[in-house]
Amino acid sequence: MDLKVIYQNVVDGQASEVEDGVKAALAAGISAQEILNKCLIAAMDEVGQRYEEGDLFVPEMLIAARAMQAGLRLLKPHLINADVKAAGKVAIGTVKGDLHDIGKNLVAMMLEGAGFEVRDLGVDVSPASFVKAAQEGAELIGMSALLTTTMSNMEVTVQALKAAGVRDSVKVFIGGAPVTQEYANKIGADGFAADASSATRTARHLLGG
Ligand code: B1M
Repeated sequence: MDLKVIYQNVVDGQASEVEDGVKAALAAGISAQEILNKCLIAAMDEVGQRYEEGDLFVPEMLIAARAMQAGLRLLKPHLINADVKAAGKVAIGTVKGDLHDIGKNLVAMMLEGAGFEVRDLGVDVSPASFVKAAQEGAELIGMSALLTTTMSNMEVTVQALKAAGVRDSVKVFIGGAPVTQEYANKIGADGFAADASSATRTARHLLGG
């Protein structure tokens, strides 16, 4: 089973070939985590790099993202452990102005796998929608941003939670390619995670688990 074929099909945006490859890899006993890291995530890194170099453009990036999501859908049941008990209520979304959702979806999936009850608020989520989720019982607010221009909406959301009087009733954690621990400290978030698996550790830690 050649994992490079799946990788290349993600780069080329061939969604049904990606599905066939992922199915075959799972049937051959390769772990979902390995397929995710070596094929799907690695391929999107190449796409991002080639976009930066002017070798690929937005439509190709979008088609590659769709191919990756097709593979992710098949991996999801293998990444989720149905037997774990509820670890807390999380509301997660990509901040206002930002439409990138692959990383956020992956974090949501891993949190579900770790037993959290996850409410996915989607993309382009306004500060008011995060506030509403906190008022409706979320214990943890997760924000994702992939653009340096939208990161500042994380800070705006933290301020909105304060203004609505719910900041102290939730923990806030953030992530996404341009986001750092320093930035989390600066805006007064409670936690930061660099990737989906450390996001579950951060979430557990923040809820005292
Ligand atoms: Co966009 N894009 N994009 N894009 N895109 C980037 C982010 C970019 C770095 C590409 C580049 O220039 N190299 C660049 C941002 C530059 C910057 O701000 N510094 C960029 C740009 C410029 C843009 C547009 C402005 C392009 C344009 O229109 N001119 C535009 C913006 C649209 C908008 O949002 N308003 C745009 C559009 C798009 C598409 C729609 C075509 C598509 C998104 C499709 C989708 O998401 N459904 C897209 C894609 C696919 C990318 C790249 C290639 C891949 C992103 C991705 O999915 N990575 C990206 C380049 C790159 O990152 N390599 C790029 C895979 C994913 C698993 O990783 O999202 O980093 P990531 O998530 C990780 C961690 O960051 C972390 O865990 C995840 C799993 O390990 N994480 C969290 C994420 N969220 C977290 C939350 C947490 C904790 C951890 O706690 C809550």
